[in-house]
Amino acid sequence: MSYETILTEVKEKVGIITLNRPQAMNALNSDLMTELIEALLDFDIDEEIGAIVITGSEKVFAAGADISEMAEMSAVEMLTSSFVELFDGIRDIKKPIIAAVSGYALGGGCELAMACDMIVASEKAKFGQPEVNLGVIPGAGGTQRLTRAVGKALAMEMVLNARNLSAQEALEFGLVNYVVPVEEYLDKALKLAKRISVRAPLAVRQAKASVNKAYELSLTEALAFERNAFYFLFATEDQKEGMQAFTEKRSAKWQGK
Ligand code: DAK
Repeated sequence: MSYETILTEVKEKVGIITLNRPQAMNALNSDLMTELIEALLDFDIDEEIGAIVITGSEKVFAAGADISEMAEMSAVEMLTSSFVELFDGIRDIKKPIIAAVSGYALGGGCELAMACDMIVASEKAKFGQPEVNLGVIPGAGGTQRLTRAVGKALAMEMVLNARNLSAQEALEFGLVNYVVPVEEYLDKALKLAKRISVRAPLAVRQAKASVNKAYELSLTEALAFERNAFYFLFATEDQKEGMQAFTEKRSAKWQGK
């Protein structure tokens, strides 16, 4: 599949999506969002792929939604635009998604990184929700996912006062998994994705769904979800293989069955 605003590639069971609108700081216009979701859905159903990495360039992950596209829109046009439905489509992806972030991850760009399951940052990454400078607020999860990740005090400062976080601060506050030199961030994300992609696919899928429930359900409901996901895995061949391989002291061969 060829795209205009992103590049896609598959490397050793990892699907890689590179945001590619350098002239506009990878601003997330509707074409890019449409292509991003199409590529994610393609990778999600591809049995040869076990994990996905979304990245940008060293200078910019994404500088937010496309301001020139939004500037003249009415409230009704915003409400009925496909942008946020496309954005929410990321939640339907069953395979793990890692954001490999260098440079600016601002506004919708920060929200995109946070909609992924893990973030690997380069030392040059900057995370922020500067929408207040444009007379609006984050509208694709920035007030919610950021608050859950870094806590109320810092989220308030970032959203109300457009404070950006350096990569190191993002690490300290639990927004990202790793910070590495700029020459290494993509490799680090790919290695992490590759390690996950060779694990039991059904277990990884259930694990992702279950961790996500921690943000959405009460503890009682989430524990029930986890328990059922756990029981389900005992109906898979991979569970039998995994436990047999352990007792036979050999590596398991996963089939995703
Ligand atoms: N949109 C469109 N163009 C952008 C852009 C953006 N977000 N960010 C940068 N560009 C363009 C610039 O206009 C410039 O274009 P030319 O003038 O060369 O034609 C080019 O990219 C290079 O940018 P700069 O000249 O500004 O480059 P600098 O290195 O000086 O600065 C910067 C880089 C990233 C600090 C700066 O460009 C910047 O502050 N960009 C804007 C960041 C921002 O405010 N982001 C938040 C956008 S609002 C929704 C839910 C959510 C959203 C939308 C809808 N619904 C519920 C429907 C999300 C909204 C947002 O994300």
